[in-house]
Order: sequence, then C-alpha cells, then structure tokens
Amino acid sequence: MTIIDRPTQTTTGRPGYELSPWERRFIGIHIFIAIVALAIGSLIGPLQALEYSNVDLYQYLEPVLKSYYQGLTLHGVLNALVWTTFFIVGFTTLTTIKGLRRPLSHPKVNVAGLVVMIVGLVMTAVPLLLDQATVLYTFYPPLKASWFFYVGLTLVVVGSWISGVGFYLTLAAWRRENRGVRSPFIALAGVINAAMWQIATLGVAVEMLTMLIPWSLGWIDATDPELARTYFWFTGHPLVYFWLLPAYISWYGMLPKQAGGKLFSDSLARLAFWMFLIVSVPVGFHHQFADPGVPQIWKWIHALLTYGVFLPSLLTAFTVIASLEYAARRRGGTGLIGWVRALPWNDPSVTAQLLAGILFMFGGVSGLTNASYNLNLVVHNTAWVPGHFHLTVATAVTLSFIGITYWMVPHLAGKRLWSPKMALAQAWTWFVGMVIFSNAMHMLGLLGAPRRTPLGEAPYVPEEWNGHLLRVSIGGTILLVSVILYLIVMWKTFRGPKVAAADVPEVPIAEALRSPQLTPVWLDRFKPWLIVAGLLVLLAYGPQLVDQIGNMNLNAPGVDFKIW
Ligand code: HAS
Ligand code: CU
Repeated sequence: MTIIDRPTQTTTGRPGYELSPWERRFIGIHIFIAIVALAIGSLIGPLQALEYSNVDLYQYLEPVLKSYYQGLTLHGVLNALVWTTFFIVGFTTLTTIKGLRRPLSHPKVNVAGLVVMIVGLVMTAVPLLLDQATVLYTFYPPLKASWFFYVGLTLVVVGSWISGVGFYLTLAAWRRENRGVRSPFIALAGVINAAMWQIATLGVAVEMLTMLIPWSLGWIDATDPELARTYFWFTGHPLVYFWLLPAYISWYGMLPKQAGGKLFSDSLARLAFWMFLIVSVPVGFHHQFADPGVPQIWKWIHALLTYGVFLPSLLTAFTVIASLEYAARRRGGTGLIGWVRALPWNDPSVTAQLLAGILFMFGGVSGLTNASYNLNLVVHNTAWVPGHFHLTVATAVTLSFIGITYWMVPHLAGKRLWSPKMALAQAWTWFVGMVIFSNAMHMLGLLGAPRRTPLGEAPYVPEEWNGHLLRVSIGGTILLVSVILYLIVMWKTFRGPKVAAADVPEVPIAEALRSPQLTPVWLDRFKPWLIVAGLLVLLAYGPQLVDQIGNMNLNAPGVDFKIW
C-alpha cells in the first residue's frame, strides 16, 4: 500500500497554547484524586480474587473491612465511579483547553464543579468506610445505605454537570471567536460526552431525589425496587460510554500522533461521537432482560437499539486501526499484519492503549452476547458479567487512562516519566493478568457460577469450577503486581526533579489526514443530534416510565447488607 500524504491543517491554525501553572494544578488535582481512588479500589480487588481460592485475607483486615461485601462495594465505587469521574473531568478540562487553544471561558464554573465533586466524594467515603453503605456500586434498593452516601454520590454527579457547563461555555466562546471553522475534534468530543452524561444522569437524579434520599432520611418507609432499577439503568448503561468516550478521544485524537501518524478520518471520528450521543441512553433495559416488571416488547426495542450502539464502536475499531496502520507504514512497517510490529511498542503510553484496544475487541464480543436477549438469560447475574466489564471498564478504559497518565502526569508536573521500562512492565502485567482473570470469569459464568458471591465460602461449588477459581486468583494477583508498579511509577514521577521544558512530554494532538474544514457542517452542530437524542429517549423510555410510575408500589422496606 502506498501512503499519500495530503496537505493538512492543524485543528485551529493558531499557535500552540501552553497551560498556565494554575491550569496544570487545577487539572492535576482531578488526576491526583482519581489515582488515589484507583489505588485504594484496586488494592481491594485481589482480596476478592483470592477469596475465590479460599484465601481469606479479609479476616486480617477485620478492623477496617467488615465483610466481603464492604470490600466489594469499595472496590466498585472507587474504581468504577470515583477513578473514572475525576479522571474524565480532569482530562476533559485538558482536551478543552488544549484542543481550543484558549483558557476556560468561565474558570469559576469549573472550580465550583470540582469543589462540589470533592464535597460529594467525602460524603460518600465516610459511610462507605464505616460500613454504613454496603450496597455495592449499583445501590439497588431494598439494600439501604446511610443518606450521606446517596447525597454524596448525587453531589459528585452534580459537580460533574457543573464542570460540563464550563466546557460547553468555553466551546461556545471559541465558536464565537472562530466562526465558520470546524470545532477541534478533541474539544468537541469532550463536550459531546459531557452533554450525553447530562441527559443520561437524569434517571439516577430522579431515583435519588424521589426515592432513595427521602427513604434513607425516613420521610418514606419503603421503595419500589423495579422502578428504582429502571431509573438506575436509564443512567447505568450510558455511564459505561461516559467512561469509554474519553478513551476514544485519546485513541482517535492523540494515539495516532504518539504512534507517528495522523487521524484517518475526522468525519468518521465525529460521526461515532454523535451516534453515541443519540443511542447511549435508550438501551438500559438490556440490563433488565430478567426483570419481571418490564414487558417483553420494551426489552426487544432496547435489544435492537443496543445493536445500534454497537456500530460506533465498530466504526472506531476501523478508524483507529486505520490511523495506526498509517502510522506504522510511515515508520517502515510492511505486510498485511506485519506493520503492527513497527508501532512504538517501547513507549509505555502507546503500549498501554494498544493492549487496552486489543482486549476491548473481546469485551465487545461478550457485550454482544449480553445484548442478545436469549443468551443473556444464560449469563445474567453470573461471573460472566464481571468477566465482561473487566475487559471493558477495567481494561479498555482504565488501562487507556493509565496510558494517558504516562504523558499527562509528567506534562502537568513538568517532570520526566520515571522508568518507562517499569511502566511498560505495568502495561503488560495488566494485559496478562486480565487475560487470565477475565477468561476464567467468563468460563465460570458459563458453568453457572453466580456473580457478587464469595465463592470460597459457598457450599455448592462443583469440582469443575476449581481450576477456573484458581485462575481468577492468579490473574488477580498479577493485576495486584501491575497496580503496585503503576503506583511506584506515578509516585517516583511526581517526586522526581523538574526537567527542562524540552524534556517534558507534550500533549499529543493528532492532525487529521484530510483537513477538518472538509468535514460536513452537520457533523459540527449540536442541535439536530440533541433533538434526535431527546426524541429517542422519549420514545424508548416514555411509555414504560409513565406505566411504571403510574403503578408505583412503595412496598419494599430496607435491607441491611451488613448481616452477611
Ligand atoms: Fe457492557 C453489562 C452490553 C460495552 C461495562 N457492561 C455491563 C456491566 C458493565 C459494563 C460495568 O446487553 C455490568 C453492569 C452490572 O453491574 O450489572 N456492553 C454491552 C455492549 C457493549 C458493551 C453491547 N460495557 C461496555 C463498555 C463498558 C461496559 C464499553 C464499560 C466501559 N453490557 C452489555 C449488556 C450488559 C452489560 C447487555 C448486561 C449484562 C447482564 O445481564 O447483567 C458494546 O458497546 C461493545 C462494543 C465494542 C466493540 C469492540 C470494538 C473494538 C475496538 C478496539 C479497537 C482496537 C484497537 C487496538 C484500537 C464493537 C474499538 C488496535 C491494536 C493494534 C495492535 C493494531
Ligand atoms: Cu449496558
């Protein structure tokens, strides 16, 4: 294949914009909190993995962790909710500023967002640590937590909304200054994700305000678990794309530059993000295929739309791999597949993201299995599901975010990455550990092993599960090594000496192969996509919500998980 280098234009045509010391610190606070959450959350993970082989480390942690379920709740909330949300808001601040090459238009709004998120985090953490919120990260009623937990989580979401408004206002200001110019991809994509998140979180907001908070404060006696689940999954499914899209921003808009190439198609990249805006929300019932209170027709509609939300990821696989192939061939790579070897595998940031992408292909396969109504009935509530989400949120997303921090933390701190070799070892151990762990979890699920269960203590474990249970523990232990390597690299980088500006990694922003000015204007407009998104949500959820709210039955009093 010959590579034709067409003339390109940088996204704005303006000279680079250097982050001010305040901006570096402000973004850095988000990333610091995210990494602390990941550290605590991930160190708890192996406790669960080892429990599967009857190695009960919980007994030694009794004063801190009262039960397997308190550990599992902390693991899920810290990793899936806190690490992700704080990282995403910090990263989007950076992509907004660097993408638009201008400061935030209303920095006070963004500061208010961060403050509200931190207040919410503290309110969430206190009952979690006191074993007063052992309700897992999905907090399904009738499991009941302290009102502090619900109010705290609500504030974390509200804080992220406020930051989203800050990003939107900044993009609007840029557009006024640059009429007729296509919005730079990484900035636009971040704002699309923030908008999707604002629509998506309406479900959990209603759940919190009308049900869980009044219930935990004693204003109402009981809840309606079915309606609560519907509200929850209205938000819960798009939540996974809220996590994924920042990784996609990096794969589309940054990784090609790091690999020495260009973004293959600016138009396809934008199209994928707009598709996520319209089909991320109206698919939540694919988490409720087994729920008795939702009529089959609505499950079928959501299953169909789930196949729709599969498409932008297929599009992403195509475009990102094409961008990588372009980069590899420029570096002298040849052959149908052989070009892969020419990618910069010695760069830990690139390697982490490539390995994340490779495992995501398998995560996509298990996702499609979940989405198939009849196959779902086989795997639902089994170990298969955590097998699936450790390939998606715990690898595609988390390993990509880790890869991003390998240039971002040195950039923000004005340092050099400490021991790129150790960082490389971290990426590979994550990959190997996760292959072993998630494959074993998928197998266990197919054999009928339930999820959310300390299987080491279960009296019904058949012989044939044992090998897989052991592999879960081995995979979990390798992941523990990987997390420790990551924390060492981050700590040493953070504590390392300041280096000359030329030695500090740059923010990698890929040019597109074709000028973004050639991208059709309808791929740069919010209004039509927002209208379609709103209509689809109304159609896919409206009638069922009216029905379920009309038949609301507040008859489930609270259950305390602590008794386990
Ligand atoms: Fe999922 C359950 C369906 C994607 C997370 N999912 C979960 C849960 C979580 C989760 C946390 O339909 C459990 C919730 C709970 O606690 O109960 N999921 C899907 C489908 C997709 C999907 C259809 N999930 C994700 C992502 C997640 C995530 C992304 C987190 C970030 N999921 C389900 C369903 C359930 C479910 C049901 C309910 C199960 C049940 O019964 O409870 C799709 O979006 C997947 C599309 C993905 C692809 C792959 C494209 C590949 C790419 C890689 C390119 C390669 C590169 C590397 C860049 C089509 C883009 C190249 C490298 C070189 C070297 C060249
Ligand atoms: Cu889902």
